[in-house]
Amino acid sequence: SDPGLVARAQAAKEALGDRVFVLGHHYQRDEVIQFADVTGDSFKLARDAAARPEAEFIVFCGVHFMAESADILTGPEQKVILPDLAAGCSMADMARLRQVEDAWDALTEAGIADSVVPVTYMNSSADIKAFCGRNGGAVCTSSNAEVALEWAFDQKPDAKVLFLPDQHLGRNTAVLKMGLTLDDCVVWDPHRPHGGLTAEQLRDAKMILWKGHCSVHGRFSPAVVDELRATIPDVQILVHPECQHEVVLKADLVGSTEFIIKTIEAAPAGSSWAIGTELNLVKRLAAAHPDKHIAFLDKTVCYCSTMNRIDLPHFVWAMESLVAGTVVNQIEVDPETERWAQVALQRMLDLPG
Ligand code: CIZ
Ligand code: SF4
Repeated sequence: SDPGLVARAQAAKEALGDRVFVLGHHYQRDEVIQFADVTGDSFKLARDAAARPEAEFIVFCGVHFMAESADILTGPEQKVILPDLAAGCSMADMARLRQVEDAWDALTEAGIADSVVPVTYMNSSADIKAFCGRNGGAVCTSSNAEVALEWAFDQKPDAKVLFLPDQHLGRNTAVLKMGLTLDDCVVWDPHRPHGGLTAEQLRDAKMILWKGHCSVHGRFSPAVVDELRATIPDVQILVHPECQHEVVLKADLVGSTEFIIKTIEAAPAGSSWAIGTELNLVKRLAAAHPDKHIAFLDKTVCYCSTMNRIDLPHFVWAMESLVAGTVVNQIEVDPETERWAQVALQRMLDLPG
C-alpha cells in the first residue's frame, strides 16, 4: 500500500492516542487491518467495543450492521465511525423492516404469529434486531445459533422460528444441529406475494427461513469440494455455516470465523485444508501458517466487495478528520430502535454457554 498513506495513518493514530479505538473485522484488507487495535468477528468486535468506555471514538473497519451493533452496545458519549458509508452488507439488505412486517402480518392472518419466535442473525440491520426484541425474539451469531434456536423453541408450546435473514445458517443449524428435517423448513421469499407460501405450509413448518444469503459464502459449490478432494490428498474441508447446505454436508468441519481461525492455529504442521470463507482471511491464514497447506475453496476471486470498500484512503480520511476535530461518517441508531435491539441482543448475551 501507498507508503505516504501508511505514514499518515500512523501519525493520525498517534495523535489521537487513547481517544480512538480501531476495530478490524477478519475480512478487512491487510492495508487496513494493520492499524486495528483488535481484530475479530462481528460478535467479538461488538463486545470489544463495549469494553472500551474510555475511547471517545470507535473507528469500525467492517460493515454497516457491525457499526450499528457497536453503537448500540457502547455508551451515549462514544461515537462510532464507519470509514466508508457504502460499506453495507448485501445479506443484511435482503431483510428490510417493511418486508418483515408484511411477513408478520401474513403469519397473523394464518393464525400462527402467537407461536412464532423471530430470531435474527447478527448480520442484520438494527431495525430488524429491534423487531425481534419487540416480538419476543433474539439475536444470534454463527457461534451460538444452536443455543439460540433451542432457547427459541422453548419459549412457547409448539413454537416455530422465523429465522432472518440468512436461510443457509438457519437451515444448516436446524437440520444438522437440532435434528429437524428439510421438510420442517420453508423459505419465505419477500419478493413473492405471501412469501410464496400457503397458510397451510406456514402452519406445518417448524422453521420459516427468510430468503437471504451471503453473496460471498453462498458461492461455494459442492462440485468444487469434490474436485479438491480428488486433487489434494487428505484435504480437510473447513467451511462457514453461511455456505449452502449441500456444501456444508460435504465438509469435514463447519463453524464461525473464530472457529475457523482456531482450527487452523491448532492444526498439525503438514496438514492440508481447503477453506470456504472470505478471501482476505484465507490469505492471511495461509501467510501466517506456512507449515500447513491452505487452499481457498473456490476458483474465482471471492472477496466481500463491501468489506473491501474500507481501504487505506478512507481510513486515513476518517482518522485525519478526527484529528482535525471533525467527526465524519458517524453511525447512530435512533433511541427507540436502540432500546429494542438491545433487548434482542441481551437475550443472546444471556443464553447459556
Ligand atoms: O459473513 C460475515 O460477514 C461474518 C461471518 C460476519 C461475522 O463476523 O459474524
Ligand atoms: Fe455480508 Fe457476506 Fe460480506 Fe459478511 S461476507 S459482510 S455476510 S456480504
